[in-house]
Amino acid sequence: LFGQVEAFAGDPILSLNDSFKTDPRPEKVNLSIGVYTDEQGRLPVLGSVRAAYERIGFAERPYLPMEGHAAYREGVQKLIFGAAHPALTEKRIATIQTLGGTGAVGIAADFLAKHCPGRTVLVSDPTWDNHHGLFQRAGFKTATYPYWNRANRSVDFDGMVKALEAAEAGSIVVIQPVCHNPTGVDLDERQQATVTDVLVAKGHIVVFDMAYQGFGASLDDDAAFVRRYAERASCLVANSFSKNFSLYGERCGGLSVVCRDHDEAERVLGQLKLAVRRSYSSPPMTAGLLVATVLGNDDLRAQWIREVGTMRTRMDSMRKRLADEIRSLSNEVDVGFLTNQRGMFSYTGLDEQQVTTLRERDGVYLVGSGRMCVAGLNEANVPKVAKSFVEVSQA
Ligand code: PLP
Ligand code: TYF
Repeated sequence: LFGQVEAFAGDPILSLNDSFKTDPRPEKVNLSIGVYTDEQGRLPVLGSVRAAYERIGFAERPYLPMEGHAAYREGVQKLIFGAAHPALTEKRIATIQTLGGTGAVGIAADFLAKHCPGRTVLVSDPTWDNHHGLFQRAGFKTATYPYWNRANRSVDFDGMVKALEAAEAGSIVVIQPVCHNPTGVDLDERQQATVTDVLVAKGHIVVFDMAYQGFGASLDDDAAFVRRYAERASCLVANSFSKNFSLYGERCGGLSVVCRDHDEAERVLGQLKLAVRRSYSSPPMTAGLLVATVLGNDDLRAQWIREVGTMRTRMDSMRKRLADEIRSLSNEVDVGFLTNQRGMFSYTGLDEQQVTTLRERDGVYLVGSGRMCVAGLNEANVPKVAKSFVEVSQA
C-alpha cells in the first residue's frame, strides 16, 4: 500500500543534534541546534515557570477554546505591542494561542492562503528553513529577498530594499524583526524605518516572525520594530515562547493579526479560529496556563523578565569571551562579527568544509551553513572552540 513512500531525509539540524548525542568524545561541544543551555549545558527550568506550575496544580482539563486561553492571549498582546499601543487600546488585534512559533507561522500561512491567495511569498535569504516549507504547504510559491552580506558579515540592506521595491505590490513578506535565524544580524532603527516605508508604500502583507524576543536588547526594545510598524499598517505577528520561557516541548506561541478596526479584528479572529478548528481544534491547556500565569501576575512576570535578562547576558558575555580568546591566539582572524551579531546565532562565515573539519577533527558541532549557536558556549569550552576556530580559519 505504501511501497512508493519516499524516505524522509530528516531535518538536517535535528539530525546533527542526534549525531552529537552519539559522539563518544567527552570534550565535544554542541553549537548546532537553536536551544538555550546554561553555563552547565543544561536547559534551564525558569523559577518563574516553576512557580507558575506550582500555582496551577492539576485540576480538570476541559478543552480550551479554539483561540486559546484568554489570559494568555491578553499576555501575548501586552508583551508584543505594549499595553498602551493604539492597536491594543482600540481592540483591533486578533490574537490566538498557537502550537509554538511553528504553529503560529503555519496558521498565518493557512489564513493567508484562504483570504489572500495567489500572492508571492518573500522570505529572507537565508532564513529558518520552515518558512519555505510552511508557506509551500499552504499552497504558496516562495522566493527570497537578499539579506546576508557575506563580504562584511552584515545585512545586505541595499539588496533587501531593492527586492522589496521590485516585488509585485501586495506580496507577502516574512520578516524576522530581531535576533535573525540563522545570521544573527538585524536591521538597525534607521533601516527598519526605511524598510517600513517601502513595505507600506507597496502594500505588502508583512508576517513578522519573532522567535527570540528578549534575546537581543530587552523584551521591549526587541519588539520596537513590530510596534512601530503596527502603528502604520496592518500586519501579522507570529511569536514563540519556546526559547524565552525555555518551554520547547510545551509548544507555546501566539499569532496576532493587527487590523484596521475592531469589527475587522473580530472577523479575522473568527477565521483564525476556523483555521485552528480544521487543523487541531484547540491548543494545549498546560502550555496556556503556564504562560498565562507568568504573564498575568506582576511578581512572576518581573521574575521572568529578570530570567530572560540572565539568558541574554550570558550569551552576550560568551560572544565577548570567544572573541577575546580568538584575539589572544591570533590577530589575523576577524572576530568583530561575533559581538556585532546578537541573539542565539552567529553566522561565522566558515564554509561547509571548515564546518566538517571542526566536527570531525575537534568534535565542535556547527550547522553546515556556518551557523553557530552561541548559547552552547560556556567558560569551560570557549578556549577549545577558539583554538579550533583559529586553526580551521588559517588552514
Ligand atoms: N521561527 C524562527 C525564526 C525560529 O528560529 C524558530 C525556532 O527555531 C521558530 C520560528 C519555531 O519556534 P517553535 O520552536 O516555538 O515552534
Ligand atoms: O533553527 C533551529 O535550530 C531550530 C531547530 O522541529 C528545530 O529550528 C528544528 C526542527 C524542529 C524544531 C527545532
